[in-house]
Amino acid sequence: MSNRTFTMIKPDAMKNGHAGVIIDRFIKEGYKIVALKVTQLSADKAGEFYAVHKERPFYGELVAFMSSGPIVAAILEKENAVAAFRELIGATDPAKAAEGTIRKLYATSLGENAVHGSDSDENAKIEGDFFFSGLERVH
Ligand code: DAT
Ligand code: MG
Repeated sequence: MSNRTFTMIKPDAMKNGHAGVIIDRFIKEGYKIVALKVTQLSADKAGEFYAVHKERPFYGELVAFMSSGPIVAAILEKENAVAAFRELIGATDPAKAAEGTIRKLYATSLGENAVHGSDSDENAKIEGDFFFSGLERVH
């Protein structure tokens, strides 16, 4: 089991001024920041990141949203990071997310749900490598 996960603070949370409180929550929940940056995805790069959803009806909307403004990308470290972090962010649909979770507190809608969290150790590695070079992270 790996101890790292990858996250993004999505354009809705950035626009709504929640980036600071969300990063603060990561730290308060015991995650060590291994890599962190503000960036913006092109539509091509957003499409590549979410390629697994290419056939889904919401793919076009998802790619447009994720490339619509700045994001924060980060690699976080904690024991059992992937599963623990999915619990911290809550269900994909904020209306179904548990009280106190990041999506319950800060998400706009199902499609614009404030944060990303990797769904497996393998994807955490792939996604972290998608955004960060070796020099941009702690060893
Ligand atoms: P998660 O981000 O919880 O891993 P996912 O991988 O199933 O969820 O989907 C990726 C993103 O796509 C999700 O965060 C928001 C968007 N999305 C998922 N299902 C959707 C739907 N039914 N309608 C609109 N957007 C959706
Ligand atoms: Mg997912």
